[in-house]
Amino acid sequence: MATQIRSVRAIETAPGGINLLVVKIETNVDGLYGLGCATFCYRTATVKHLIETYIAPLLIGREVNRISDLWQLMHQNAYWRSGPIENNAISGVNMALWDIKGKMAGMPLYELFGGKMRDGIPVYRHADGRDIHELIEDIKGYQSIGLKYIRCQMGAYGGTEYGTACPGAAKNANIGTYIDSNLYMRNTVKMFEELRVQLGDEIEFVHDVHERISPAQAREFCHSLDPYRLFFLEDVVSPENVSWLREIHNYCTTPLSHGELYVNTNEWHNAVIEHSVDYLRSHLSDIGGITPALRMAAFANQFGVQTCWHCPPDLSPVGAAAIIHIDLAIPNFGLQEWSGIKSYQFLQQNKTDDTADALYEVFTGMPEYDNGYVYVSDKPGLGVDIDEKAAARYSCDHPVTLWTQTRNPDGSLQTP
Ligand code: GCO
Ligand code: MG
Repeated sequence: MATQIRSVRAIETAPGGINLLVVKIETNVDGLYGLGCATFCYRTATVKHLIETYIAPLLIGREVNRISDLWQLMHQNAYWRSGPIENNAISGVNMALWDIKGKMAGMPLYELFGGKMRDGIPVYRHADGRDIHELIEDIKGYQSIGLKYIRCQMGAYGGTEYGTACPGAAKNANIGTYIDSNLYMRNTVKMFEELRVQLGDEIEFVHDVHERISPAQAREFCHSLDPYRLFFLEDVVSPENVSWLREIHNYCTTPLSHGELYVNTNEWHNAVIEHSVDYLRSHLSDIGGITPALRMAAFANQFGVQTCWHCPPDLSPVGAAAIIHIDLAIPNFGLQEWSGIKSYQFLQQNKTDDTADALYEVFTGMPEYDNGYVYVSDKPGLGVDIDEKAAARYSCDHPVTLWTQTRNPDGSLQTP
């Protein structure tokens, strides 16, 4: 008898204070189950409702083997398709089915994807500081645990604390998180000039613009950073302005990475074909899981475009493991982000607060960091497990999201 889906459940948990959503698919074979990441941290309750109300009834009784067929079935089931809510639900199921496939084959997923093309995954971490001295201290801290690639920002993505006054803002301007794009750009160029003077040419820098400047500003900004030889500059425009990438890419020598906000293949097709992006940075669960990520990577490989998947604190260890299994097996791996709440390798090194312990209490088998590289377990499937009782101890809140209420000094909204 074929192995079938018996139940599809969505587990909400927030062990590090950030909402995570993990799908668990149980089968008609005792003890055989799979886990997948469906984490859209600002909408976990909605994705959970979608999974339990619409996706589970669609899937119960179907064969676990048919991963590609079930991906397409879910993708087109509601007729309107391609968006973060539906894609996250599909991702949770898709990763869980791959996890089951690996367990049935008795192999870690990277073996099913063609086997290892590299033995460790080079990663970067986020260094930050209120001023250049704090930033350099943070950078040196990461260098001391072996990191060679480091993202540098001063004050996260810029901007004031939500609700605090913004110097020079228009009278009676709306409450929000204010950013002065010109000031951010001037400070960032000065930052990298100083970092190169103080830290030399060996270290590899990345920087995340986080789409907070206009495309015209981005063209000049990227060019002004050319002398500092960044490994890449990230999200210089929003997905709505992806058509600008070609002009910007031709105007600067700084490699560009883009795509953590992608939810539709049409957002990246042309950018890859035209080589106006150098690294694709999609968030695996926002594009629908492992199946679309493998397809995206294979397509990009034809055009010399590499990967650097999004791996923030709002991705579960299940999703992080899926990323590393793919990174191990594809030819056009570029670099891997490994950020987040004292993220997994940081916990490995410095488990100093209850965030660390909570994450390890809920999830086992997480990818491990060692001296600049991340490694996954060789257990069959994704290699990660979840303790549902522990997960239930870290319930999710669903507050209004504040940090994305970003505004310009004149009070107008700006994409975060
Ligand atoms: C990154 C991302 C994150 C996002 C976060 C949103 O490059 O890691 O930009 O920092 O802001 O994932 O929830
Ligand atoms: Mg980013």
